[in-house]
Amino acid sequence: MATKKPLRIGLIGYGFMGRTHSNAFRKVPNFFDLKYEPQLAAVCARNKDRAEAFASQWGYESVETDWRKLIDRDDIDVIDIAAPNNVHHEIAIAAAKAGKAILCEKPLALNCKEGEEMVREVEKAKVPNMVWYNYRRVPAVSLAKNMIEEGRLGKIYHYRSNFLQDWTINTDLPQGGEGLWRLDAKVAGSGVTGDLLAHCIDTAIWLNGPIVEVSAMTETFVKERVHAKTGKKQKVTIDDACAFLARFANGSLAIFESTRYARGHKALYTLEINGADGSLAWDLHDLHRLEYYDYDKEDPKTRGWRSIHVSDNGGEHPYMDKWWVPGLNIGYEHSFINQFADFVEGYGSRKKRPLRPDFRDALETQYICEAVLDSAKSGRWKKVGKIKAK
Ligand code: SOE
Repeated sequence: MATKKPLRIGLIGYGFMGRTHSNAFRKVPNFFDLKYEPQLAAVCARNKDRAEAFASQWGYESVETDWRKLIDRDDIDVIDIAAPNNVHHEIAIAAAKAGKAILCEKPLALNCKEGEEMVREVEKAKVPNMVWYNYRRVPAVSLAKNMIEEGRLGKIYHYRSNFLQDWTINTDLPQGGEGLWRLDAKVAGSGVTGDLLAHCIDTAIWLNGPIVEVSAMTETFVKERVHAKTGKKQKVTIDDACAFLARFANGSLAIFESTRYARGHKALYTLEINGADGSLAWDLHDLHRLEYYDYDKEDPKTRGWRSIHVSDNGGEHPYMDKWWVPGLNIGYEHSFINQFADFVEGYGSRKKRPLRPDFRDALETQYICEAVLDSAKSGRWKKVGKIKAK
């Protein structure tokens, strides 16, 4: 076996996403045969003791407590931003200027202005860049993409998608601080729109093309929460729930809904797409299954919805040749592993935009989120803004 070139990674942030990414960095070489060998060079976080504990648990070689020092290091090729949303912009721009490849957690930024600057800088510096919209890499979702590209659904009429959770119903839950920064608009940018609907939107525009206009409503059910930093009750300014209608450029109509107040639902991400010749449906709780209704080719006598267990490994089902044997499941973590494998595969490629979704794709999602929030505020339909960075 030829020797592989090292790909040295510096991770910033060690929360939930720091773990999903680290797991991907470790597992990729065991399952994918790639030109580069990922190496866990450093983890960076302000709390040294906790960073050291994380480094020892996941096998990072070293620890930094200042992300600027990490970016200055000559032995780091890739900066992975798994820190809260309010620092993505500053870190990504510094990393691009230092010529590092960048992986960034979703959403790209707090707003489109920041996102525009990030796209400009990574494209000016020509550094590889990718955003962790991991659900594209669930094999059943990738198969849906292949089937739509093959034209199996015909003309598309409808798209509908939900992301439902229930973890913030408790009114005593504070806002801000570790784990709960998603409730603090200054750190998160928005609530369910940027956190959950951004996933639905990313998958939707990947499967069905651009969204051109939206009409939305949002609600903040719990108006005040104690802030973890001040210890005082403060106004909550994130959207706890959001529902919106949308029109795609191809003429199809969509309905999206997300909330953290759907009692009983923990992470119910669903999508359905209906075309003249067929329909597809998928649900994160049963992520191997792709439901398919084929109107076009099936015998009318026996035509009906069928459930494809996306686990064949002879090349029929995306990514599954890298895993076990047909019929055996993979899960949530594998969407990150599959995505990181694609990142390593495309790293150094001379092709135009080899790593998708890249910052530019994520900015498109950011524009849709911004239009959704503006529409909810104004109570009017809102056209989706166009990316300015050329
Ligand atoms: C929020 O609870 C969250 O962890 C999101 O931040 C992730 O992006 C989503 O995949 C699961 O839910």
